[in-house]
Amino acid sequence: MTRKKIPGFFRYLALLPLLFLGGCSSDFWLFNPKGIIAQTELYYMIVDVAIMLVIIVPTILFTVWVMIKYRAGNNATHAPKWSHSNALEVLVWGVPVVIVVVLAVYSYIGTHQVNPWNPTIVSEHAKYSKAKPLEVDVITTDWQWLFVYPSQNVAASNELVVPVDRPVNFRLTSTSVTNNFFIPQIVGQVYVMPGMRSKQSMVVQHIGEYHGFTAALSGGGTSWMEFKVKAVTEADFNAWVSKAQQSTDKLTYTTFKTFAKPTINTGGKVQYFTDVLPDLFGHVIKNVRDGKLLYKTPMFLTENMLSNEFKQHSN
Ligand SMILES: [Cu+2]
Repeated sequence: MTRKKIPGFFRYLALLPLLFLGGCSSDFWLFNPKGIIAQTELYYMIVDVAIMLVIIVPTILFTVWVMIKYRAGNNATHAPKWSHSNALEVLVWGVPVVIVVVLAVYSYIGTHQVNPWNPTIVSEHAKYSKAKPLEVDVITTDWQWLFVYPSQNVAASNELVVPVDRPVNFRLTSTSVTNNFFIPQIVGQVYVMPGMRSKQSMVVQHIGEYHGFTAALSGGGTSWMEFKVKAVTEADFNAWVSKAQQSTDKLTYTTFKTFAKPTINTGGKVQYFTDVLPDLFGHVIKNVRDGKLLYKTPMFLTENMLSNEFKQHSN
């Protein structure tokens, strides 16, 4: 076949492999996991797709075969009295039943492995690595992230620093509306709700910087509600903690209430706090439940992003 005979559109098919090679770069986050939860989720996604292809591919091939065999002019056998075939019955009922059973078993195992309340894949890892899990409390506001490290007595806004290969256990809550804690390359999303507590755990396996955000729309500032996830060595983590401990900003309940005021994080500003109020997390949940942590969102914050008032209230 000469080059000219290939229709224009099909020539682009040659570029298709590039799309898959792209999976090696960081642009396709879900296909490029860097933590054991995201890796497990990708594994089960591939398994599920492969299992379902066991039905889809033969069905497509069979449809094509029927179309060719029974096309006009092929003189295929005409059987007007035909009404039953045991082989066909077994095929059309048996295969789906087997596939549903296999999918069910895989889903059962998989959901327990990545279940945010007790991911068995993380507890298995903790058993072998013997690294003490790091506890982090996540508090979302409109529209910022606060990460509290109770044992280290520090907190950081819009930046999550964790050691690699060490399990991290999160407790999460929100001050005003439902958000979503999502780091595509590390861990799947989990809801963060006001007055409630959710949990999540993760292990990052590769040193690097990742992208976290809320996957739920929560008003005008959602687009900027992002945070950087920095996975570092244990030594770098300790150095970061010491640096944060030198911050002059103390996290009392009063400073927290100021922090939690509606603020759009357009500048991605990172702030460190020390002297964190013990059980700030519990305080926040209680106050939200009692209706004592209410803020009015000023209209200008969601009206005009070019106004001076907007600039004053964004960091
Ligand atoms: Cu939704």
